[in-house]
Amino acid sequence: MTDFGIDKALQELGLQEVNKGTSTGNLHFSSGDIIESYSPVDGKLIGKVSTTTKEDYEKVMQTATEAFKTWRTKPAPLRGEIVRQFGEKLRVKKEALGKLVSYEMGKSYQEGLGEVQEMIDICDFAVGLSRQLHGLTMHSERPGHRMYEQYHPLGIVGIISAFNFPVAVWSWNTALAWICGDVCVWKPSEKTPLCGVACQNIIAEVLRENNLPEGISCLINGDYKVGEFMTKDTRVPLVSATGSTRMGKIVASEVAGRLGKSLLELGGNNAIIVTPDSDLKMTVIGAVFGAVGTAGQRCTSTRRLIIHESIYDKVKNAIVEAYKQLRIGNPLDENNHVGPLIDKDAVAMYNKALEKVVAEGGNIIVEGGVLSGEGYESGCYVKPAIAEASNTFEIVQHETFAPVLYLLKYSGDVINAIEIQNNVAQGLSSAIMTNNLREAEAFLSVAGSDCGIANVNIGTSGAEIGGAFGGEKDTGGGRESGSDAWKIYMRRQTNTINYTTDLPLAQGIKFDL
Ligand code: UN1
Repeated sequence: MTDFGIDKALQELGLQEVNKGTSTGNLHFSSGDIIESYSPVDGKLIGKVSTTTKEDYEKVMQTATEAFKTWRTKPAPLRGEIVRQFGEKLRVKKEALGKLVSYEMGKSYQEGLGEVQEMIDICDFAVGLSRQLHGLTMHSERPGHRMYEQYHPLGIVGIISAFNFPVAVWSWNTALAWICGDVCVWKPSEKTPLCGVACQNIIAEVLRENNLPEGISCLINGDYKVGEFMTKDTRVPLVSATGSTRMGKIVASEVAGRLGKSLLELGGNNAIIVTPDSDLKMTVIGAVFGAVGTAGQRCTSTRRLIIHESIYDKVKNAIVEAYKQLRIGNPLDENNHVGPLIDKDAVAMYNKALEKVVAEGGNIIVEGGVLSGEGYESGCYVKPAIAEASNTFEIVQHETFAPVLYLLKYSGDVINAIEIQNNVAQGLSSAIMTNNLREAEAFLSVAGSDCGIANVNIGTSGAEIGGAFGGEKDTGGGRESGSDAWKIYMRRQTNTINYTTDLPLAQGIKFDL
């Protein structure tokens, strides 16, 4: 079987050593147990990395602390220039990194490329932003006084990212944090450690070429215990974490317990409302890509379709037909639509969800199942499934990170559909398919979707980096990426300057000596 250029990609990313099984780690500090990274694509060992011990972590923190002293003094536009160079290198390495993402995580090569494109886009965004870290000026109530606010970097930003977007989510955080003057310590998912090493190699080269310390970008490896080094560490004023709601609650309470800040991007339970005024073709594309893209392993994946009863059968049949066209297989082969799940634990969760929906009275209309035989040796390939269900089912209320789509029916006004859509614990992404202005505006109104993302005539997944990304309720409330998300990476300072020879007090208070 062709290796789809994986060896060449690994070489281009400086991972040939890892490929041979030599342990590596950020700044060569990591010395703990070995993590072996197996590809869900073909079950083969890709490479190994060493985990970060507590002692290693201390060294990383010292390096980061030192690097911050240099980095914070560089003018923000100069920091932007470094991020620009990083974006340039990503352009050169786009195919190689996209391939590694696809091979280590299992998403399609097109989606791997898309993820690297998101990295490039956020770099461009950050470069522009590096000249726009604006504060306000205020009019002082006292004569001869000037008042303004300015933003300073926070220091060390901890980033904990998930396997499903093994490179892009890091870049949303780090590109902004860097231009803000912060240094970053990144713990990628232990399921995709090589993507982390590849990114570190790219930024390390940029920093080296500019005589800047590598500690501006640090990498630590391991599971949640390594993440805990950061959540408990007062030297890390901000922890940005992406992952499950369960993980987010632990991170939130640990960080809040020391009055640190956390930026949480947690689970979603995203729905598309399909009204009688929807365009069927657009609905099918949006729903099918949303449900099976990345094998249903996006935070923004479509989990629920809430369809009006008058068009229910028509929409259902069109989607079932579309599912028949899906080709499941090696995601590096561009003829395939759906790749594998990340590992066998994910496969077990998928199986359990299907069992549960049946046990709760659901009706499976597109059968699932684990694929075996040639091309499916990793045991991680599953068939995208569809079940007719009710929003009140426990399993429907739950985020299953797999290609399982639930069809729900609503009757009457769109308000009823919105109620169903909001009636889950999570609040990340949502969408409505309609050409009816009243329905669209009701969905976007104060009484509409309660999610961080609400789309009209677009599916739930595939957000652009220019908007703030994140959601409400169990999704954690954080916002990453575009808009003014940069502000969380900085501390705000209000400055009042008196340029007179008097010292009048605020609020007109008299205090004569
Ligand atoms: C995630 O799944 O963690 O909107 C991020 C999207 C992507 C990002 C998803 N731009 O689907």
